[in-house]
Amino acid sequence: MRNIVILTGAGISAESGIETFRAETGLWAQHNVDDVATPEGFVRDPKLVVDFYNGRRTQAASALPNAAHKALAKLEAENNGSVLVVTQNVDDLHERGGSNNVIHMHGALNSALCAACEHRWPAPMQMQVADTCPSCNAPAARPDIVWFGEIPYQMDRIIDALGEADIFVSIGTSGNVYPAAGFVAEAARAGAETLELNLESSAIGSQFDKSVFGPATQTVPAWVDDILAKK
Ligand code: BJW
Ligand code: ZN
Repeated sequence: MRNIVILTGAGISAESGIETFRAETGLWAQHNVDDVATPEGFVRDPKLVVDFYNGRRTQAASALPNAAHKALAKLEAENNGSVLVVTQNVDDLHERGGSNNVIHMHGALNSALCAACEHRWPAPMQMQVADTCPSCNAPAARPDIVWFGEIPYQMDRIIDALGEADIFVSIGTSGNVYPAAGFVAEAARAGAETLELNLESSAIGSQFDKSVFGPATQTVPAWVDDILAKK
């Protein structure tokens, strides 16, 4: 039995055509992060934020899971032990690629959240600032996204899984955003082997036992085949 926890970031969806954040031409080069990814930005200009996520939702809906997403689903189906994907991504490509055990720690584009009562419902493709909550009727709909300064989702479950992990793998994340960037240290403390799969070393690359550099559609299927062969 071996328990595997996988942290994914924008790099795993890059080859599906979804932009990353910190690339030279990425999302943060096109949009001011304080305007579109903070609660204060949402209070200042809710339409700007809702439109930003409407655009992202439309882009994600037309993207397809790639070989890396599919390989992680195969790992979940065939590993002798648990496989948990903790994704920082707000797209649903892991689920559409076949993974079932997925935590969206930074929220999900296909979900809307009521800021008044915390009810959640499926987001329409184009949310409107004036949308009302289907449960309490308050005009308080917001994208169900974890912005800077907000607490990521399901942290208790993630910390428990890291404490039980035999293998921790980080795929396509730059290691700039906490608490996700602290997971490698947490897993190592619990005795897990740690591996980074990325195009290049991340900000926390030196903390991993091993690193493999290359596009996720190549490195992830190769790693999955390798680990399943060691069953
Ligand atoms: C490929 C590839 C290919 C490309 N193949 N690889 C000072 C110190 C420490 C912490 C803080 C601090 N000041 C503030 C904080 C906290 C703050 C934080 O970390 N700030 C930093 C910027 C310093 N964090 C928070 O506020 C978080 N909340 C929090 O800490 O609450 C307190 C708390 C926590 C826990 C318990 C109790 C209390 C919330 C963070 C919310 C992040 N939100 C965003 C936007 C919303 C979601 C969205 O719109 O999609 O989430 S920011 C953005 O960054 C997004 C991403 O999920 C996140 C991570 O980005 P990611 O995925 O790493 O993408 P990139 O673009 O950075 O990197 C892509 C990588 O892929 C690169 O490495 C490429 O090389 C690689 N790649 N193509 C393989 N083909
Ligand atoms: Zn409500």
